[in-house]
Amino acid sequence: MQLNENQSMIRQMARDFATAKVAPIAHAIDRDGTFPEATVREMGELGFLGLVVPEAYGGVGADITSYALVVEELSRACGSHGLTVAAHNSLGCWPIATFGTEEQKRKYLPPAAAGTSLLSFGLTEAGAGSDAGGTRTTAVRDGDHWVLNGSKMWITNSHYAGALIITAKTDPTASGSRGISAFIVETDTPGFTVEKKEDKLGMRASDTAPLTLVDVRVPHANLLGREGEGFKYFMQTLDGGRISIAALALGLAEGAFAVARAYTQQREQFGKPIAEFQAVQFMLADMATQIAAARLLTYEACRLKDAGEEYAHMSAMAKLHTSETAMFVTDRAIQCLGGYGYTTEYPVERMYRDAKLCTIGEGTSEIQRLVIGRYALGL
Ligand code: COS
Repeated sequence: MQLNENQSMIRQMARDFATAKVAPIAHAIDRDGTFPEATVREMGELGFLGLVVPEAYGGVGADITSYALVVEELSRACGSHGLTVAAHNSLGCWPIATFGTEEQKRKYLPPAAAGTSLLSFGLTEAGAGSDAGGTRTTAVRDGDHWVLNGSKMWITNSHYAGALIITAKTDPTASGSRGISAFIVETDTPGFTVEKKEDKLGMRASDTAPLTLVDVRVPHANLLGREGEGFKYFMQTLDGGRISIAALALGLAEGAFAVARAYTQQREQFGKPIAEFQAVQFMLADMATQIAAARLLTYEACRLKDAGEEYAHMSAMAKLHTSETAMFVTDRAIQCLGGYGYTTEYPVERMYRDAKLCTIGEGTSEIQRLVIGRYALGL
């Protein structure tokens, strides 16, 4: 892919940062499940937390391609860093920048872009996962406020967020996906609790927690967009978010491939490097081919979004193919490394665990197939 000067510069900046600051801590933060506050602060200073925020609100105003390049480069070193940046930009900043009022943008975007206050997105509930319209959290109007009650789960960045976008049913008589609205809820609002961090298989340094809302009073001014239109807003938000999960998975696959490639060239068995055996070469060939296809899909989705063209089907294809590729490549990378790949001495086992999230978060592989199937059939 031909990058322009800005895109090349941003990619180099992200690559240098990932190599110097992220790679050295990736193992320890995964082992301990520690959110990397110091590097997140530095990413704020570098502009990585304001990539999709317009310059007028303190952001970088980068195109989606540049944003994906940053997520990809960070994820080559550490999936948790990639996920933290992706969730904050795509699920927190983007909906406010796109659907927010001038007042909301001025209030929430500058600290988010600077990284002093992360943003987060509270959509999923115990009964509303793939069926995102099954939202049970309610919001009832009370004068110039809304009163929210309910609970959310699997919410990324929530312990470090200054505000979250919370979806809630505002019209109990409306069926399915209708009658849902979105609110910007500040995390210090009475009645709002971020519960204990989840202990996860992978992405262990990314912050994931359930939320509880008990009579949380939110000013009407914090309604995001129009009342009752929440489902469409978060469907659009996820269309964009899926590009960044594709970029994340791409980075993980590339990172694992690089380790496998280097290892097989130096590991000797039967008197020669194992990369000289065709069985190993074929594994590397399959990995490289899947990665190349994943990269083309991911950057085609970016190109369509940057060009203002319809891109939802392409972001679903990119996410589906790239996350499945990340599973394939990280699995093959472990195979190339044999016993070493199965230990924490090498990062491929961490990448394998991190990659699994990409087939689940922001819509499972099955949901992507559903979106692509509807597109293919013109439904
Ligand atoms: N952009 C804009 N509008 C959209 C849309 C999109 N991508 N997808 C659907 N809509 C609109 C439809 O046009 C429809 O509008 P009308 O009511 O005016 O006709 C409305 O939203 C309902 O759409 P639909 O009937 O297709 O909704 P479904 O309940 O069938 O759900 C799926 C569709 C399954 C695709 C959706 O629920 C989904 O993506 N689920 C996965 C959610 C997810 O990714 N969760 C993980 C979150 S991790 S942050």
